[in-house]
Amino acid sequence: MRIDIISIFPEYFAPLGVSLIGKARERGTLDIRLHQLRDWAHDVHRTVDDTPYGGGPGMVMKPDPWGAALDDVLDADPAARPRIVVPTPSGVPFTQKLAMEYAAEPWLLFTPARYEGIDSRVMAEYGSRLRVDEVSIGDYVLAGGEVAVLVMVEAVGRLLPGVLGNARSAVDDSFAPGAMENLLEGPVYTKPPEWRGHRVPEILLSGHHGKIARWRRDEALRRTAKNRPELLSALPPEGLDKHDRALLSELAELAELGFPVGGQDVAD
Ligand code: 6GU
Repeated sequence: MRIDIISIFPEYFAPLGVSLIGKARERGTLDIRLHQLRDWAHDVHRTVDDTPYGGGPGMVMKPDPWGAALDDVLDADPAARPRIVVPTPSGVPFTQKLAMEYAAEPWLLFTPARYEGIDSRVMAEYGSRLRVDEVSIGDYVLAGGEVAVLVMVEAVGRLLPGVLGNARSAVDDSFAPGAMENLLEGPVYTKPPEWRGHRVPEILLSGHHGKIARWRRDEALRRTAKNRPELLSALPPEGLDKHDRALLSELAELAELGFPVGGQDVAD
């Protein structure tokens, strides 16, 4: 997969040289190209922002440098067309589903902005010829889109074939389609079996694969009820077995009685 990133802070993307994503780049699975937006700003100060029409606080990114940068990056490979991703807190939510969609694209182009964002005519112009998504990574405001791009590139990159050591890791993700869709993963443990007086749940040491799978599912349901109860109402009923439904009604009852759902933190 090819990924282009146009930013006034290309140095922000140094972490993409590290760990899984860094290795994927070395292997050629990921071809990430960084561009300095100011290279397309031609006044002496290499200005990329200006005051907003209509007034208001902050500055808006000028359309000209973005247009020139995008044209050059697009024209370098006229046979192909990237999907353009514009990070903005006003965008559609970035989800595992969107990450999977992006992982199937041959070419992504990210345009992280600073200030109050990019002049909207840029998105209108390229949106008439290419797929342009305005995407948010959550309900909070960052100082710029760079960190959001790091988040999205990592979420997409780990889904590419061969990037994760263990192919099942991505299959079992909390938000991946399948039996665990919209369920949070439960707690995990490794050696030693006892640490500072805390024992690993005995079932995990038992070797009973069926019982372990059931226990893990119970813990996933408990944790989801406690941390993300709104996800439970989105679970498809046909994805729940008798045992799931019994546990969920027990958890719902506890919640209605004012007990914390999830069992472990009785002190909450
Ligand atoms: Cl994509 N950008 C900025 N600046 N803030 C955000 C965001 C993006 N997503 C959530 N907050």
